[in-house]
Amino acid sequence: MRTQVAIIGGGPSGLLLSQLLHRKGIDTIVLERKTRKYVLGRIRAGILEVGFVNLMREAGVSKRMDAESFDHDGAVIAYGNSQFGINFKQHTGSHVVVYGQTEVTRDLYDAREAMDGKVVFNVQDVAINDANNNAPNVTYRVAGNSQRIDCDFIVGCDGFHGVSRQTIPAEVRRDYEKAYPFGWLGVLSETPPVHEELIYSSSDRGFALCSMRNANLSRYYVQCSLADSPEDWSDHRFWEELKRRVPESVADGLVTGPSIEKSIAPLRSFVTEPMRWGSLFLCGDAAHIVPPTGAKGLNTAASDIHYLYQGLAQYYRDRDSRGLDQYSEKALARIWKAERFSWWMTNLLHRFPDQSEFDLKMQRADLEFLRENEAAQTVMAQNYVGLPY
Ligand code: RFL
Ligand code: PHB
Repeated sequence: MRTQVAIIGGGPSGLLLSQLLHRKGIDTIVLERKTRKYVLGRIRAGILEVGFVNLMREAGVSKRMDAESFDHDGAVIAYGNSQFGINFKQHTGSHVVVYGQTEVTRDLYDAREAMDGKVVFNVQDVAINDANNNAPNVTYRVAGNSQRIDCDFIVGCDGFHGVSRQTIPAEVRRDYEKAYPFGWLGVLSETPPVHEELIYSSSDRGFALCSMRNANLSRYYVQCSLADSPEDWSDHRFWEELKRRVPESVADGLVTGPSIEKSIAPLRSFVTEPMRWGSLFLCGDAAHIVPPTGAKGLNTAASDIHYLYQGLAQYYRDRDSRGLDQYSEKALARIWKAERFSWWMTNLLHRFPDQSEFDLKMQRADLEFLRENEAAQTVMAQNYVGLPY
């Protein structure tokens, strides 16, 4: 088989790139290790930057999103019984969009299907070959048969645990990593959200987040131990803990109900450099991870896709490889800033096991400064709505 761009990973990054390239007449094949149902069963991001939304529009897949998503002009920061709002609109003129990653991915799968896009599910043993010479190809097995795709370029969109990053030799690659000593326990419930905006809450018992998908679907998180498993957390225990971590006025308004999904995610900051090796390009979680506190994971994937899409379109249109040559540098420049913001938000709002009294005072001073200082709020709002591409 032959294609122009072989894409490994059928998550949001791989599908969005495939869809954008298709509309420029560039041929792709997407290889996904799991089934469509499995990919759509993962509950992840909920907040999209306008930059991401615009890419979905450019890809021609925004119809349902434009009809069903919600714009949020601000968010609430709480600590103890205090709370204050950060008004994104006032500080930046922009907003964020509430539309779940599950829905984004479903829309992209539907669009790929409608255009007869090639997505191969249940692939095994994907291997990237000859990425650093002139005959790049990908081999894999599906339903017991060995297959090979020859191509011009290979894009690794296969997430943090994929094969693409590992293909770049250790002497070329440099990984930067910080693991946090806690996770997030997330619960999805068919209940009305406790507040119209997201609430990021710091408490003596640890962090909590009140988020949502729509008027009758709420998403809540509590910081938890890495040793915990979802089975340790009955719904009752979860709701009681959440109530203790948000201001009383919020707890009083919380509508609880049975969870329809419950999962734990570890928190990590990670970046690999460079994001290109020969004909292989890395995008999204395959190249970088942020702790979810800044809602940046999917949004950093989107800026990678933007730069790579522009670079590939320029290459196929004009045989000009400048965009591709600048890809890694451009993508990383934006990613490191999102890494910084996500790290800062995580440090600001969580309880760390080794935190001293001094550290707690610093955290408190940081929160109070943010509460009182317009310039600090502007900086926070600019980062939250997303830095320019
Ligand atoms: P994905 O979504 O991990 O998709 C990678 C795909 O590649 C497949 N794959 C392979 N396929 C073929 N061969 C192999 N060898 C393969 N290995 C893996 C996998 O099956 C999978 O389908 O990466 P992608 O596309 O780069 O997308 C990244 C996003 O999923 C991620 O950054 C976000 O979910 C992060 N995130 C958030 N991002 C935001 O922008 N806003 C948020 O509000 C937000 N909240 C979150 C989040 C992530 C969370 N968790 C669970 C980590 C909240 C949470 C709790
Ligand atoms: C979510 O709704 O899943 C969500 C929202 C904001 C975050 C992280 C996750 O920072």
